[in-house]
Amino acid sequence: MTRQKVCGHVARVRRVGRIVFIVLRTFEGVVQLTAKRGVVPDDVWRNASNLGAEYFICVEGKPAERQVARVGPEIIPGKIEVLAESKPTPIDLTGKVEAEFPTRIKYRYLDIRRPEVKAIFNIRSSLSKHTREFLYNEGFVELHFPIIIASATEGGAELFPVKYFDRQAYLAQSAQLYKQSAVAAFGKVFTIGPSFRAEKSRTRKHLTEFWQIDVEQALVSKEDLMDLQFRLVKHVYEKVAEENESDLEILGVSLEPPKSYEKIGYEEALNILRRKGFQVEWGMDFGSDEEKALCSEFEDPFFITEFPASQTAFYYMVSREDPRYAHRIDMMGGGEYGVEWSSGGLREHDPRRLRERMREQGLRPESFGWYLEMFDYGVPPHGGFGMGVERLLLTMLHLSKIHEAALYPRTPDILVP
Ligand code: AMO
Repeated sequence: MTRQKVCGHVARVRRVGRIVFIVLRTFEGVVQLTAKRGVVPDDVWRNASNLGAEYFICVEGKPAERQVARVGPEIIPGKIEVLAESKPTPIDLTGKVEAEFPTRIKYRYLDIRRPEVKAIFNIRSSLSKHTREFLYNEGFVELHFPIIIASATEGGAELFPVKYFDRQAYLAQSAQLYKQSAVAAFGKVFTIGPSFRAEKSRTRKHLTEFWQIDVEQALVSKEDLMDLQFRLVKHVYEKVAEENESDLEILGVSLEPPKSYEKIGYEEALNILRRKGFQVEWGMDFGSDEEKALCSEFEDPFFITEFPASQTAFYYMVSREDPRYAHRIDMMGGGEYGVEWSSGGLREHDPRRLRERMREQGLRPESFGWYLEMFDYGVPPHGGFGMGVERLLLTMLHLSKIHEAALYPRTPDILVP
């Protein structure tokens, strides 16, 4: 039988009489090494007996004739080489003893070796790949926008300041203003990039650093935007279900791609909440409790359309028919794990109205110099959306909190590692 070479971390070593069983976590999966005294060379047996958890080893051997191991393919080692030793780990990586979340984060570089954590990030990788694939097929151009910027895009209070030589700069809250500028040149643009919000929110769905799938398109309608987002999410769900079967199995998630979507107006959302006993008034935005209650009413994703203008950022277009409303659309994941996945809508491209909206919201038009000037130069009507990558994963993978979807989560309390 052909000799094989496998490398990986020792997950477990168990000695039963003359046999040493080693579970090896390779980068791709799990294999079992079975070293029986008298069957494998003496030095291999000795080496096998002395291995510790998280040693990184390379093994040459042949597949066992009778594959009895339940963890994965079984190999009889002919040579074991230790490439890196390990001290006893401060957290258990076998899944037997679950460490508290702060401890897991303290040792995140070890935590991410656990198969159930790796599965989340294999799926996150698929999500990026298939989002790109979908948007490229739809004719979108992928661009990269600045992260260090000079002014607020989503309201002034949530900015992380950065010292930029002798000037004040900020970390981007979103790619909003830049994606709007690019749409006039390219027609259909997107980016997948980080956003930073200095919000002291300690909830299951807030991070201070998160990633958005930011999309913007010229000459688009609200219907087009909802349809595009639904097809994007459906494509990602379908591809993940197809290509990440073993990851989903590790996580115990059976992924059902959404079949259809519903849309409700803001007023209808208020009525649902009132029926559920919430005291809600016209003009309010929905908090976490309201959001949870709304999501539990739907199985599939749904959209809430037409929000009060006072609750929408200045760049959204206010309805010409009824200026109490703005053309903002939020996409929500349905069900128990549902949250707001995206915000988006049609944008204001009339600089005069934009200035008014900024003033209404207490912003100084002077600090949006280039952005406002841009609209004097033939920017076509356009719209788009920003979808939170971690939020989508939260719902898709039934995660207990958003932090699980970030390799190294950033919150008001977590900055290290
Ligand atoms: P918004 O601020 O609603 O809109 O953000 C868009 C989406 O990003 C995700 N998100 C977050 N995820 C984790 N932690 C946070 N603190 C957080 N804040 C937002 C959510 C949300 O729906 N420029 C607009 C988008 C647009 O109109 O194109 C924007 O940033 O999933």
